[in-house]
Amino acid sequence: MAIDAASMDYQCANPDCRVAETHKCVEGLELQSCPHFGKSPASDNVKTTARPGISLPSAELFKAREASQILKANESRVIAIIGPKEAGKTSLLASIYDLLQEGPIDRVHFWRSRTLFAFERACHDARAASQRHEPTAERTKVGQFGFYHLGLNNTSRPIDLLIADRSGEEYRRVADRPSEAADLMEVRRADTLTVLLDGARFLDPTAKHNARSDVQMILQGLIDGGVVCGQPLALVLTKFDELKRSLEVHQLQGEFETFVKHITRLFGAHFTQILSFRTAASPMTDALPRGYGVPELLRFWIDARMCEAPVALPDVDSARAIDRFHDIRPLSASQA
Ligand SMILES: Nc1nc2c(ncn2[C@@H]2O[C@H](COP(=O)(O)OP(=O)(O)OP(=O)(O)O)[C@@H](O)[C@H]2O)c(=O)[nH]1
Ligand SMILES: [Mg+2]
Repeated sequence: MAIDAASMDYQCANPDCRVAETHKCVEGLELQSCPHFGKSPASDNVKTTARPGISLPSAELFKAREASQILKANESRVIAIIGPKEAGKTSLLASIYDLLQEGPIDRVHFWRSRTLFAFERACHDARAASQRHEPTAERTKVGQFGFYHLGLNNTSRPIDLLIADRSGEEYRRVADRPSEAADLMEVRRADTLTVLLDGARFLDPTAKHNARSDVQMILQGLIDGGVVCGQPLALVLTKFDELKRSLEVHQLQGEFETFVKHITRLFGAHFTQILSFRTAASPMTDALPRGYGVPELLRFWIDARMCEAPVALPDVDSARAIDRFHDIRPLSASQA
């Protein structure tokens, strides 16, 4: 059943839900499937986390209900980092926590985290892997899904980030079976989507072809599965240190930007914005510093917002850098 947004009464009996503000179910359900949606906060006796006794936080990854507590309390952003296995998802989020230990990133200060153990473990693995030639970072296991919590002070304004981590196999599966996208609650709930393209696979022609096709098919699966709802999209070329060592670095960068344009032409109408980034979250060489490109991505996560309508993106075919930043341009009624 299609939802008529204009006539919808965005309220929910679950006091943790911000549907009035975000138009999304805090539990990641379709609005019409949520038993509490449409009811006034006082009308339903929703069980939240109230339990007898004192419970101490585990500081491990958040599940959906713990994440919803954070969403209710403060200004917050839900971030989905998506990509095939070993694209660098966990290393990327670990590098942000790590960089913040050394000081503010672009005037953003560390404030708090309620998933400290989880962050420390991810950082330990990423630090151990960095500057080594043998990959040693721990793979995220299938089914090991959760949110990392990162409280930030963004130019004196507190903001909570909930950064989802999931195994690459589960995202890749959606490419073949879009119906399974319904299980990816973090994608539906996300304020921004970040899709990773493995830079190390760019060095070999066959691997490069497969890396690009993995990303395109995952995006297609997410769209066909109905979990993309107009979020801004970041396309990230990871492990940029590997490309930096190549004599063909400029050509490879150009190929990445061509791929971004290709994705924009194919799927632009499903996102409010598509931007490209290059990162070296956990470099294996000293070609680039640890966390290269990560501050720009953090700024995107904090500032990029969804707008009311999806946008049509220009069919750009220009080498000028400015044209690669596809600005918001709402669909006209005839296009919608
Ligand atoms: N050269 C280089 N290697 C990196 C970088 N970031 C991550 N890696 C390596 O890439 C491998 C995969 O990184 P992960 O962060 O575990 O990738 P993932 O996407 O979380 O993988 P799954 O959990 O299996 O889905 C590890 O061996 C990392 O050490 C980087 O910036 N440069
Ligand atoms: Mg991982």
